[in-house]
Amino acid sequence: REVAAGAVHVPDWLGEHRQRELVELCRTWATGPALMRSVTMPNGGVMSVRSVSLGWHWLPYRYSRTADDAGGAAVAPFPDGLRALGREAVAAAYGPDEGDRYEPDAALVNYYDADARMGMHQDREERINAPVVSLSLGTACVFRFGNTENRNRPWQDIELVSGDLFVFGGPSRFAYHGVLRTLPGTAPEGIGFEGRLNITLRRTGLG
Ligand code: MD5
Ligand code: FE
Repeated sequence: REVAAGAVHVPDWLGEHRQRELVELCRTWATGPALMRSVTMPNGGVMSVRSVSLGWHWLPYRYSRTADDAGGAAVAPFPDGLRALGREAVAAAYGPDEGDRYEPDAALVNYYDADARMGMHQDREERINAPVVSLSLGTACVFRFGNTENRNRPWQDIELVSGDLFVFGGPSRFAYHGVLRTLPGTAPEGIGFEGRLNITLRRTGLG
C-alpha cells in the first residue's frame, strides 16, 4: 500500500521463519563489538530507544566507522545477508529495477521496551536520498508518518506489526516521522523476546 508518494507499507512481508532468524541476528549484533546502548543527544537528553549500528555507527547527527559513544570499537561490518534482504525489500515495494540498484551500507537496529518512544524527526545524516528500508519485529507500534515541511500535521498514524516492511523513498525520504507508543500484548507467539525491534537499512553516501 502506498501511504504517500514513495512511502510503501507491505504488511506481513517477513514470514515467521525470517522474523525469528532476524531476532536471533539482532541478539548477536546487540552484544557485538558495539553494545546496544541508549544514545545521549547533544542537549543532554537520553533516547528511550536503545540501538546498535552495523556498517556505519549512527550518532546524532553524523555517522562514524567507530562506536564513538559505546567504547570506541570498530563497527561490525554490514552483513551481506542484509544487503540481499534490502534489495528484496526495495524490489517488493518499487519493483525489480529499483531492487537491483539498491546498495545499503548501514543498518540501525532499534529496541523499544514498553515505555520507549521516538519523537518526530527527519533522517538526514545520509548524504544521498536512497530509500530507507524498515522492518518491524515483536510488539506492534503506532508509527506517525508526517510531512517533509515540519513536525506538525498533516500526518498519518499507522500500526506497524511484526513482519511488516516499510520503504521510505522518493518524495517521502525526508518526511518527519516517529513512534508514538508500542502496543503491549501484540507480539506474535513464539517471537522469543519482549518489546519491539526495528531494523532500518540505509545508504549513507559516505566512504
Ligand atoms: C523505528 N526508526 O520504527 C523507525 C523506523 C530511526 C527510525 O525512525 O530513525 O531509527 S524508520 C522510519 C523512517 C526512516 C526514514 C524515513 C522515514 C521513516 N520517513 O520518511 O517517514 O524505529
Ligand atoms: Fe527515523
